[in-house]
Amino acid sequence: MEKTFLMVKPDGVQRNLIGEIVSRFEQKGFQLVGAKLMNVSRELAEEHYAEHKERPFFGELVDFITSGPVFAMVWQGNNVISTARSMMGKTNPADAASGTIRGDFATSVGMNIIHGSDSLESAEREINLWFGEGEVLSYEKTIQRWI
Ligand code: DAT
Ligand code: MG
Repeated sequence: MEKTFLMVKPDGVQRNLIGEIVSRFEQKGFQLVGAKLMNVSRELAEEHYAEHKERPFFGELVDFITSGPVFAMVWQGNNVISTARSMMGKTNPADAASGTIRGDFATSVGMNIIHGSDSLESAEREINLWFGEGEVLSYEKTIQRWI
């Protein structure tokens, strides 16, 4: 079953949006298989955002992600990677449609509430980077056959 890495960023945690965000993915029919509230080291933040190392905003991005606890999650389900990206909305909240997480709760690209893996390769890489063995569970939900 497809899995993705999602993270409520420090702004989302501060703004009490963990429950709202978890609820949206639960209601969609995805299954939560891993989660933890954690502080992020600079090393982990730099590794996570390695693809943006040369971008002018890289330093600010790492400062922001390490500025307070994040809520890191692994979600599972049919097409969860691309569907979660749609539910998040465009990177810049100014372009994100209403009804999406960024469209509903954010106004600036610097603080856009949520991260989500953008491909199968990045999902695998990010799940392995953020979660250790035994932290991603496999369990049955009887409702699953109705989704
Ligand atoms: P996404 O988070 O939608 O995958 P991304 O991978 O292009 O977007 O960028 C990672 C994060 O970097 C993004 O969530 C917010 C920040 N960011 C992207 N472009 C930016 C910009 N032009 N100025 C400031 N921050 C930016
Ligand atoms: Mg990205």
